[in-house]
Amino acid sequence: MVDVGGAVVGDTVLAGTSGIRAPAEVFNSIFVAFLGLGTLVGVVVISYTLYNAYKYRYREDEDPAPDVDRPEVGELPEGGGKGKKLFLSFGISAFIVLSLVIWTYASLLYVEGKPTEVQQNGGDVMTVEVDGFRFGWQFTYPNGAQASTLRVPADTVINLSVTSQDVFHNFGIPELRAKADAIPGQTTNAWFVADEPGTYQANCYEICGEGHSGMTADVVVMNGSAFEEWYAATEPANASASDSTAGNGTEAAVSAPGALVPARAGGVP
Ligand SMILES: [Cu+2]
Repeated sequence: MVDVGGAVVGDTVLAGTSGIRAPAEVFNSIFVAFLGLGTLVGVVVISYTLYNAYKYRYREDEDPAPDVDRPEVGELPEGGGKGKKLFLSFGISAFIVLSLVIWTYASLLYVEGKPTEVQQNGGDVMTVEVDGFRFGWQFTYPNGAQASTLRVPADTVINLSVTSQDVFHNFGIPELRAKADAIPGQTTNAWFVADEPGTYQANCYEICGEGHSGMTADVVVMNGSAFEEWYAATEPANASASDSTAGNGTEAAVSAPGALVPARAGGVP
C-alpha cells in the first residue's frame, strides 16, 4: 500500500499511517484524472481549431483565393485518406472514455468493499451508527453509547451505518469525503479514514425542513490513545432501559425516538 504520509491536498485529508487508501484519496485521484484529461482534450481540440482557422483564413493578397479543399457542412472529413483521421479520433475518444469508465468503476468497487475486506483480514474497523432526525444527528457506538458529536480515532477505518428516524436526510463530512443517504427503514454505508486529529463538520445534504441548514454535527478525530481513554469512559445511553443484548444500541435508537434529546446528556461528554 502506498503511504502518502498524511498529505493534505487542498481541503482533502488523505489517509496516512493506516496504510489504507481512504475514499478521500480515491475520489481525489478520480477528480485529478478527469480534470487532467479534460484539460488535455480541451487544449488539443481548441489548438487544432485555431490552427485550422489560421491556416484557412481569408487573405486579401490572394485574389482569387487559392483552390483549397475546404470541408463543407455535412461532409465527412477524409483527412489522411479514407477517413483515417476520423477513425483515429473516434478510436482515441472511445479508448479514453472506456478506460475512465472501467477505472472509475473499479475504484467504486474498492470503496464499497474495503471495510469488509479489512475486517475479514482482521483489521480494525469501527462501525458507528448514524441516525438522522429533524434536526440533528445521533451517533451510536459499538458499546451502545450515544452522542451528538462523532468522536473517532485517527488512522482507523470508520464505517458509518446511516439511517433516519423520520424523513430523508443525507449525512456528509465534506473534508473526509464521506457521504451517505439517511433513509427511514434502510441503512446506507460510508466509510473514511482520517489521519489528522482535529474537528471537522458534518452536514445534512438533503433538504428536510426548516432546521435543515442547522443540522450539523462536529466530527472530532482524536489520536488513538486519547480516543481509547474517552471511549472507555462512555456508557450505553440505554443501559438501564434494556438488556445488554441490544449491543450496538440499534433497537433502542430506532424504537425510542423520544430518547434522542436526553441522549445528548447520556453520559457522553
Ligand atoms: Cu436533514
